[in-house]
Amino acid sequence: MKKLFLIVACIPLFTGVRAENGYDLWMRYHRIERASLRTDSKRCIEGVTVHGGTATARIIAHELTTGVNGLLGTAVTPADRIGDNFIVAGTPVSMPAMPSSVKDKLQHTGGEGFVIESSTMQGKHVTVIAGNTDVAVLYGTFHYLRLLQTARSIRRLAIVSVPRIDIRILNHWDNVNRHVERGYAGQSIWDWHRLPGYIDRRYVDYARACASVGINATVLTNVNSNALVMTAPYLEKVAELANVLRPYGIRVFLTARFSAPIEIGGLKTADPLDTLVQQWWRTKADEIYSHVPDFGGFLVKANSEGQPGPQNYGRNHAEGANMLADAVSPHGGIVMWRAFVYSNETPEDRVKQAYSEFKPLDGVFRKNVMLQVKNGPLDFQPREPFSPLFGAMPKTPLAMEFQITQEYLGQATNLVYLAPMYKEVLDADTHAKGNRSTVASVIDGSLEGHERSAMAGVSNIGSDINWTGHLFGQANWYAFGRLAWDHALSPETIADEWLKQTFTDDATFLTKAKHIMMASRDAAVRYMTPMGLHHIMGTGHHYGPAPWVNDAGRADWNPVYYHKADAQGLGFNRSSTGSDALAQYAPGVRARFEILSSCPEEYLLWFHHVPWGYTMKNGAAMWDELCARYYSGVDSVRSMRQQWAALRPYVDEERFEHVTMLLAVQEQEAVWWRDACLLYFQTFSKMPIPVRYEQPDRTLEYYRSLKFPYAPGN
Ligand code: BDP
Repeated sequence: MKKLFLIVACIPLFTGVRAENGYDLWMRYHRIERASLRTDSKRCIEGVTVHGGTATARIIAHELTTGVNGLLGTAVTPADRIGDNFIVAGTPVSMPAMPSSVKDKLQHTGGEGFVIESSTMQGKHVTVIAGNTDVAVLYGTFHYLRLLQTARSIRRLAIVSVPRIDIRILNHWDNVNRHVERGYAGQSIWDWHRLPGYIDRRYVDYARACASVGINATVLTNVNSNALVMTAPYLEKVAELANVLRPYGIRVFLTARFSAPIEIGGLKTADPLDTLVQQWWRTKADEIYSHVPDFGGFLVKANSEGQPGPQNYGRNHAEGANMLADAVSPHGGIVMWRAFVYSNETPEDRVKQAYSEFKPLDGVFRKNVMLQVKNGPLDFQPREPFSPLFGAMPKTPLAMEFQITQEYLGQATNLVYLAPMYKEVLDADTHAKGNRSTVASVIDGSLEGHERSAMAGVSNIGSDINWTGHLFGQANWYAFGRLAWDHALSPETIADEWLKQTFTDDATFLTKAKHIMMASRDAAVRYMTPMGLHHIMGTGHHYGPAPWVNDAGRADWNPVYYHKADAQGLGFNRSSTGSDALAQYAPGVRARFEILSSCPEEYLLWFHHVPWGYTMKNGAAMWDELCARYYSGVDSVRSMRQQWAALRPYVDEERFEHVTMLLAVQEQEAVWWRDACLLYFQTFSKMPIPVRYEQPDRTLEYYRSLKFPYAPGN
């Protein structure tokens, strides 16, 4: 007894805020701080009645009561009758007494949208949470809890919410050996070895978190795929995962290795036009569906970075995709075929290759094929213009692929809130059909009237206790889900929601923390790749700067290929006098970027080779402006550190220290990026780093000598 007392007494009490490790994500359900709000909310929640007997209905009842009791400090249990000030949840079938006003609204909410309405039912004042399916009711439930968590009044509610995108899907780049490609948060959460017998509690919490933001699908395996996952023993494991995820509305997809018929099927070829190969895939699809009846389909990386594909047999991407589409179509499955391809042989500007490859195939894909396109034409760089494929393939439904894991944005040591980046792309105008044909309108299907729509996010989730390595990485998972549900939401609103649920709704805290988040992506761009620079990171692991690399396996893996620094200037000329990548965009877009003097400066070096002495809009020489931006990026991180330091009173010790230490690392890394890049580019510009700045205290040779053989995620 004495011993126990001693141990407890030794735990430092720095803030009086309960220590947390981040595992609970944004679903902590801690008691609402403001007593008045709590009392007010309690009056509206005297009981909970959830209609329906399905697994999803049980989850709703559990989540709702746990959430409400945690937030309000009550002890409500699910009831089977209704009373005044009850929350009643159900579908028109499970809850026939639903008010007609709610029923009417459900005519327009499809299978996933929900209605939350303060109303009267059987003579009682109630709050109705309704949807046409149990999963829709679950989404409504999470939304209702979010209102409570974000300190909103729940007194008079009239909410109708319908997702703008159908398939809101995470792409796990997780290997069956649990290594996560480009993962910075530990191992894969999928414990393949212990499946199917052992169901880790994490699977349930993963499903809860995804469902809470409307994510309804997941690709379990890496795009650089292993055919093993399609063998019988692994399909049993996949089936168990699907069973856990299903009641949360999450459908499972797998990556299909194109050469699987050879590797696990014993065939001599994987030629998509070979009838034996076609038959093999049909049988394989039947087998998968016998394990997972609601299997979503395949995600495929083919003929890209060494992966096998139809071109190995002289066939094109559509022939490959259509063969797989035919195999899953009897079961209602789809194929998400990735457009991230660039050829080994073609010397063409790499950013042009996906368009050249796929644009001619518009209209040739089966109805159940979607083309999954990365947000930019290159590869998830801190800032890229949108991919020219958006708006260029009207007959093909295009899915957006965002990266949530921060492969090129500081990995898990940097706080970089990605919603502003996602939004920048979604709001970009493709000019495909006159003005305001945004990328968002292409991918939500509204521009061309496509039935199917999808947004994919490459997951940042791993086995770390806080799921994402950096606590603020959770905000990117959250933001991805929220934007996939409703791309009209602003990054500020999403940050505000996430912060309130993850920390506190204290106004001072929110203002400062939101400021840190909102400034973070632009800061990262400035200390890594300002003014349109791209692909100048370390080879292989992609950790830190290495603009000097010129000996990678192929020309377009080399940073020098992209920045083209020489005695004259810096940047890649993609105008009509250069690679003419701009020709792939609609005239309105092209006009915006084509002329050096009017090109927005954040894309300058992406589209132009610019003389070192070129006069920027503010009158500075290009070299001086480059220095200014690199230095201001570091300054921003310093200011983020200071702002965070002032937030100590609002955050528990454990999470506060976690973020504090990582921000210190981020500052060091920002200085590293700045100094290494400027010292290197200076060997071409031959111009000084203006004396008003702190001068690099290391040499270029030092930076060039750094090696990271065990950097994670590689
Ligand atoms: C690159 C990653 C690589 C992925 C590839 C892809 O470095 O690990 O396999 O993207 O998206 O950015 O296929």
